[in-house]
Amino acid sequence: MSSTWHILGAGSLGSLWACRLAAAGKAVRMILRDDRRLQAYQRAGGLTLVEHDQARQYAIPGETADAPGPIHRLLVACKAYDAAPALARLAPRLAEGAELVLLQNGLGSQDEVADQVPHARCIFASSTEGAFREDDWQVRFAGHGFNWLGDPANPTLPEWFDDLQDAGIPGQWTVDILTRLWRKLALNCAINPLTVLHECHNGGLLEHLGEVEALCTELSQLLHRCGQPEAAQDLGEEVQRVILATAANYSSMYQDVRANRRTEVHYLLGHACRAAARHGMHLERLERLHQRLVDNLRARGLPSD
Ligand code: NAD
Ligand code: KPL
Repeated sequence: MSSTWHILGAGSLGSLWACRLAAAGKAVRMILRDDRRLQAYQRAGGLTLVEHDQARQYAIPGETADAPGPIHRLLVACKAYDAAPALARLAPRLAEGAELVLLQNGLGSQDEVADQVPHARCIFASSTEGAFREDDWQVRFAGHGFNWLGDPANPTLPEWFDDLQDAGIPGQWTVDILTRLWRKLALNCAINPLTVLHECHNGGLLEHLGEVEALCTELSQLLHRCGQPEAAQDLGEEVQRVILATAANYSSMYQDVRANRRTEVHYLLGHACRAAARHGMHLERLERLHQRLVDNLRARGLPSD
């Protein structure tokens, strides 16, 4: 089986992973959206990673989804709403037993992808690393974090797992990846929408702690009903800790909205509300928050799904 890492999505996290793997001497190939983007990428000469104010360019080869040749190992590094359509295009190239690492935040997109590629193994990831695009093909590593990886259907460690350590990508294999993803989803649901509605940085929520706490209570009930009691443990306390630790930062959803970008609401608060409805739960605060957020996004001319 080929050991090449194909990376779908030359955005923030995709470029961060690609550059670190390439720096460690791993074979990496970027999959670009179309011929126009591929030509622009080739003209630029590859990806540039800026770390500690030092920029370094990596001449990683690129291709489009239509290139020939099988894919054995794929890092899916696009936004949650792009993942399944992108995989529908790539599915014919996936070798039998291909392994996919899904970097998407939230929940729901992983199952949408798995439906497109029943012949592949889907490994879910939950990342707290931070990176942002400074320019086309140039990404700044914004801060240290961690990556949890796991496969809810198969606890076996993938044979390539040491590549991450070789590349300095902090990560650990976990059999509880769904708990990690639910916990992060709950944190994001308690913080991100309110920062959009109150137009504030995370620390601004210290003036709305009653609202935050009430949401945490409902989110905890939901997590218990979804069979995720561990993800519910001390949720309110952790949310307050995160608000304090990131007080000066703007949440990722707030940043998306301010930059007029589509948000991943469908896979965060939307997923929570759909899960509650499936369980016949009426979570008034969560539903009202979702409706307010949808109205707010529509008023800004942004997609609300
Ligand atoms: P991004 O928008 O910077 O990058 C996504 C890239 O995917 C874009 O370059 C886009 O053009 C590309 N893309 C979309 N569809 C494609 C297709 N069909 N073919 C080829 N390329 C395609 O996004 P990001 O910030 O890297 O986020 C990716 C995921 O990681 C999101 O779910 C996000 O929530 C999560 N995440 C990001 C960070 C971060 O710091 N950026 C941290 C934790 C989690
Ligand atoms: O993950 C986050 C985000 O902004 O997406 C934090 C900082 C935890 C806020 O929810």
